[in-house]
Amino acid sequence: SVKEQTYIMVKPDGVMRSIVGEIIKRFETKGYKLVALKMAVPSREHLEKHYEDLNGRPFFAGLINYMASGPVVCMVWEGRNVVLEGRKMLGATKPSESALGTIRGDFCIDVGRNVCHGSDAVESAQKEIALWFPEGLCEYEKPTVSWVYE
Ligand code: YYY
Ligand code: MG
Repeated sequence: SVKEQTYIMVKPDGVMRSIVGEIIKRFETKGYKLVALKMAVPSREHLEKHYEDLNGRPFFAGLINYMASGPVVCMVWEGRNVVLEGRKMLGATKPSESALGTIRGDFCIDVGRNVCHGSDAVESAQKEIALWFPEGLCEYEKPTVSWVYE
């Protein structure tokens, strides 16, 4: 469905290192539709909920500290297969395994500073969108839709 949605977030290192525009640009120029965007300084409780599946992993405390260390940029992007394609655009979790040409492959080195988040499945995307955008999304028609989809 062209209405599939994913939650993409620029992490604090991405904000500090001025990669926000670059990340937005890649999703925007690919053809996806931006349906929500905001900046936030999330609480530790909020981040622990976001990463609840990773609670108990050895890197969990460091991950929460890192994610709580500054502002993040929260986005919802919409389009056909955007969850899977968005993950491809981000690249592998470990930047040393991320292909060049991906965001992580091009802009970072360390797994604990991998600049961006993207939902890993349609179901987790729905959960993450509800967690980060309880106020709802911005629905509108894009006149270029027939130039992106056949
Ligand atoms: O979805 P993704 O971000 O690619 O990876 P996850 O396995 O969900 O882990 C979330 C987050 O945790 C990852 O982006 C960096 C951090 N992390 C880590 O610091 N060290 C690891 N060995 C694995 C993950
Ligand atoms: Mg994940």
